[in-house]
Amino acid sequence: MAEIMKVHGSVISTATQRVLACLNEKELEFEFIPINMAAGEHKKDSFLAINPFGQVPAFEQGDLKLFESRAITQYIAHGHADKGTALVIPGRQMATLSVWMEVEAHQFDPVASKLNWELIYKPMFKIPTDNAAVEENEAKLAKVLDVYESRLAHSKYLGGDIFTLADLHHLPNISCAMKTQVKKLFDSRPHVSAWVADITSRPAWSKVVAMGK
Ligand SMILES: N[C@@H](CCC(=O)N[C@@H](CS)C(=O)NCC(=O)O)C(=O)O
Repeated sequence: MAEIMKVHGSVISTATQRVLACLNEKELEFEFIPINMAAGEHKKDSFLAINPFGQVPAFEQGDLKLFESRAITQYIAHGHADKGTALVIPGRQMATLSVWMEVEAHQFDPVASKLNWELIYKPMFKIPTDNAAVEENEAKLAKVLDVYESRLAHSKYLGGDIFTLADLHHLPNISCAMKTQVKKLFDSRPHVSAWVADITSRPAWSKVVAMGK
């Protein structure tokens, strides 16, 4: 029998949520080990032994230790092809899916994370928002979403015809952004808006949202 998968993380961490969404889509059992970030548990030796960068999430299965949420989701999806939602596509179409996973990591995430930091997390920690940074990153995100609007006009999902990791990786940052003024950038683009409504209403994602309440 396969060893139990363990996720060390925080339910308010977007990177942790990415891994939890993947496990739920795959309908897999796992153990969630909450890390108290306010108490600095992610900087303690026991955690650094799994992720030397001191960031959540970290993942263990037997003697396999992983970090980086997108690497963890790919390990889970490729290793459980027969379970739950496919999330990856074998063969040639995997290349297109990989392109959009890279787009999420390098074009979307840096600006969306910065906006969520300024508009959600800073107010949560009582740190003043940098309005100039918000304006600058809203302009950057608008340009990224213009590309998404063209892509989604021709393809139901980013990686192709089915929901995959390329879409799933966006869920945590999009869900945060939809609670802020940045929502207007998604709502004003019809194909992006329909895609957001579709992917955020997935039961696997609702389970992650419920964990944070
Ligand atoms: N690229 C990493 C990012 C991980 C990350 O930034 N985690 C945040 C929480 S969402 C964290 O641990 N921040 C605390 C810190 O950097 O000290 C991943 O996708 O796993």
